[in-house]
Amino acid sequence: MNVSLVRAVCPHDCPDTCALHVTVKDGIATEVKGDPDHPATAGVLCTKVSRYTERTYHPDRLLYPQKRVGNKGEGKFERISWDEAIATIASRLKPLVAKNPLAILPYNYAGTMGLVQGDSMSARFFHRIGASFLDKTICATAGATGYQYTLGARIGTDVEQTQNARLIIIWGGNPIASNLHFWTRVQEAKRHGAKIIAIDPYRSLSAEKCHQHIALLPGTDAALVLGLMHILIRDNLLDHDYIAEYTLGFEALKAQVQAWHPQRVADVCGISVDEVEGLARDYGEGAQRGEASLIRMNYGLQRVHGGGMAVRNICCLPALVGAWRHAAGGVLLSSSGSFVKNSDLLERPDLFPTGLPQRTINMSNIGENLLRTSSEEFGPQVEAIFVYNSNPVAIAPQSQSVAQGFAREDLFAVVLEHFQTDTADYADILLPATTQLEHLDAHSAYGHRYMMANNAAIAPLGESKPNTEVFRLLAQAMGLTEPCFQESDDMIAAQAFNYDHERSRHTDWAQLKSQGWSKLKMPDAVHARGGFTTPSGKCEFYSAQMKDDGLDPLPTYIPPYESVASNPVLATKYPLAMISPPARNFLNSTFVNVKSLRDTEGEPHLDLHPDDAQLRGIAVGDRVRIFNDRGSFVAKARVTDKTRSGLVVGLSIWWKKLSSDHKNANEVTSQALTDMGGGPTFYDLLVQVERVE
Ligand SMILES: Nc1nc2c(c(=O)[nH]1)N[C@H]1C(S)=C(S)[C@@H](COP(=O)(O)OP(=O)(O)OC[C@H]3O[C@@H](n4cnc5c(=O)[nH]c(N)nc54)[C@H](O)[C@@H]3O)O[C@H]1N2
Ligand SMILES: Nc1nc2c(c(=O)[nH]1)N[C@H]1C(S)=C(S)[C@@H](COP(=O)(O)OP(=O)(O)OC[C@H]3O[C@@H](n4cnc5c(=O)[nH]c(N)nc54)[C@H](O)[C@@H]3O)O[C@H]1N2
Ligand code: SF4
Ligand SMILES: [Mo]
Repeated sequence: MNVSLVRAVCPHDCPDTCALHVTVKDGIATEVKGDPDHPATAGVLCTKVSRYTERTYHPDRLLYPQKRVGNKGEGKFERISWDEAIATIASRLKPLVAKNPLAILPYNYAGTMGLVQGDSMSARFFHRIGASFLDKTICATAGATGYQYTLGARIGTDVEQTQNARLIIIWGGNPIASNLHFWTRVQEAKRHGAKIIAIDPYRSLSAEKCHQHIALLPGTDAALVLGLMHILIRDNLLDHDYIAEYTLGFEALKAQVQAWHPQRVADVCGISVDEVEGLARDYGEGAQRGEASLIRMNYGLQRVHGGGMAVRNICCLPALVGAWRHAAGGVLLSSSGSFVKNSDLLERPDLFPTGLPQRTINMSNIGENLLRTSSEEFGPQVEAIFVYNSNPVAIAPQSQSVAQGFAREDLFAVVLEHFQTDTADYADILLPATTQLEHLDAHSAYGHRYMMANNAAIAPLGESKPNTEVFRLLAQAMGLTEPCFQESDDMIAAQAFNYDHERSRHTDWAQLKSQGWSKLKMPDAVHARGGFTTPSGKCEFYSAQMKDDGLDPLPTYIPPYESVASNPVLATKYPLAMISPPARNFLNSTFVNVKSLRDTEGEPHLDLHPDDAQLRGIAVGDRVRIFNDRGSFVAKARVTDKTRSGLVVGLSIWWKKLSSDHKNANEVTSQALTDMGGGPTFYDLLVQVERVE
């Protein structure tokens, strides 16, 4: 028997970007394990990816190209050859390119985080033909924008310092589910005596294991921070030297937070004054004692109207108390800004035809955008969409609108996928993609500081092809002759990182491939002496850029679009707030079709507080309908005090077709966008719940 071990990388949209060891026996991948030597992975994988071979060799894998034979959305297809598939797509795109290429839209996200199978050959192709750009906002842009205004590039505290912190605030994150390797280090810090606090409206798996859980109302985090700043300033729990040297606008900030006295904050956030005062004391007094405090800010708090401002406000806290002075102190939102990538070489925006107009379409309200007709303001109607690395019919908000958009008879849709997802059902041409075990890639990360290489472990299953190869073939069929359309995956991967930069000079692509990973060379405490990449080079409490962009230049509070306090009229009809964070055993909508993982989650549930359940005559196990003006879906009730009264929680993201009513939580979410960054507001909505027979 021929046995080998292949170094690979977990491709999923998860901050941990684990290093994998894949065992291959006679060409079959038999086992996927965590690399024990990679410090960020430490030999451990989550349950989902430990089952990666179950997903790879799944009997439902798409293995050859197909064309639609039924109605859109029905999911009936017939096998065709690659030649026919590529020729059909080219023949449909060519007239659009001749007429107005802006009618063509790529739709892709982070099905794989790989720099090669993400935006390289595909981006070159869409740039070269002059297609619309996709604004990739579905996850992180609200917070990224708030962070950028305040601190600059997203680098943050090195996750490998976590265990050295004395206070860890887990803010809007559920690391047991979504950031496992950070959680392991939190446990180590806890054993060394650190205090762990969760700020989350829901008692998540992680929140219930913290010393303290502050269950504020969703979308009110920015107000809580204003209260913390008020108290830190009132009680002089400040690092005056750090403020003087490395921040901008302290006096204006001081005036701004004056009015945010603890009682007001407690009222807005639906928590007690003691909780506000206590948190400020823990944060400020710890810093005065010289202890490192770490805020791990995640994505849960960003999916509301004021999500960008909430992140901005939190970004001000470490500078006030001087937490950045410690390697283990500060804030970690994402480490993505640490990497020095050659995005322009990979994506080649320079190929966009000179003189042609450009247009950017937001992915977060794709339903609305597919339903728009041609107009002066919008430009041409979208007539062709090419979906890969994403499953918009399941994951995008206000699903009815998205499905309606994809159901348009006059829309030509190509879907490149591993499986026949909810989106694939709407394809005119459905193409089979390779998985991470079958193709090559280079990876950065957003939770640690390692450059990574993924080697192909096995041959492509069936007739599946890497995303890159599909766009190589399409480029050829469309007559695109630039040499960059002939580059191999290995040539592309070699260009992914800038090895001339001081952070990555110590390695190169050949070495990455053989060793699997290499850490960026940068200081442990990046902001110990400022070094913020804002216009002033300081942490900007006052941001002139924000003012230019029509925002309040100082930290403020932007209430949710839909909450009892902000929209009392709507709340008379729909009195319950709803959030739908990820279920532990799924990764967004990926893995929902893997039986062992779906069985662990059971079926779609709705968690509701005993008071809310009683009021509606709902008992544990009852089927309930969750609805508002946008739509409805059915779930099984769990009556629990994990959630607060007035808030219901539906862990997600289920495939619609694998739910009893062929719907999921995105039936009720809205297409309204965040205050900055054009992000989605998945956790900013009101619903009503009723028992169904
Ligand atoms: N197992 C698993 N892991 C994942 C994913 C997955 O689907 N499954 N998805 C990946 C992706 S793409 C992402 S973006 C991340 C997301 O993972 P996280 O960053 O952890 O974000 P969420 O899970 O959306 O929300 C985390 C917590 O925020 C809480 N929350 C909701 N609204 C608010 C609010 O207004 N304020 C505060 N303070 N908290 C709030 C939720 O109750 C939830 O417990 O995880 C990644 N990892
Ligand atoms: N209600 C609600 N909705 C949400 C969220 C929420 O918390 N609540 N979270 C939001 C967030 S944070 C995010 S990031 C989005 C995620 O939304 P998406 O980025 O769409 O993520 P997935 O649902 O995992 O779909 C990724 C798809 O890519 C495919 N894929 C993987 N690798 C490859 C490849 O190499 N080639 C090709 N062609 N395809 C591949 C997978 O099979 C999978 O079907 O969902 C958002 N939607
Ligand atoms: S999903 Fe996250 S924790 Fe799981 S293997 Fe991938 S990177 Fe690691
Ligand atoms: Mo995400």
